Amino acid sequence: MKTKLATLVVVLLIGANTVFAAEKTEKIVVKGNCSMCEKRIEKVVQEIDGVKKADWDKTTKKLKVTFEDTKTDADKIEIAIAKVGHDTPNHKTDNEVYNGLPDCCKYRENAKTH
Ligand SMILES: [Cu+2]
Repeated sequence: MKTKLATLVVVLLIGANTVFAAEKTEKIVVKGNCSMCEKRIEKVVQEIDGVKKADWDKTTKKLKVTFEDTKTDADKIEIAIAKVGHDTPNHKTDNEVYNGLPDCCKYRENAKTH
């Protein structure tokens, strides 16, 4: 009997979570240059659990991302982007990762002249 009650509570909690899971859309400035950057950024963001849509614009340098806010958040998204080589307002890419980017993707001013 206790087990049944526990199961019921769990089912109710999961149900409530689904009902209240809000989709959130945020715009995050992500540094980058070209369509290769666009693919890299969108790919890594789309792989994050909870992300529904990701669209980075190479002209405005803005990433528009839609996600379930119970599963992920803007900070996690920024961390994932920084890991593949693109600076965000709160998370910067390690120099080592940055230096590994193709030349056309190097967006830092001082690094362009080498
Ligand atoms: Cu690029």
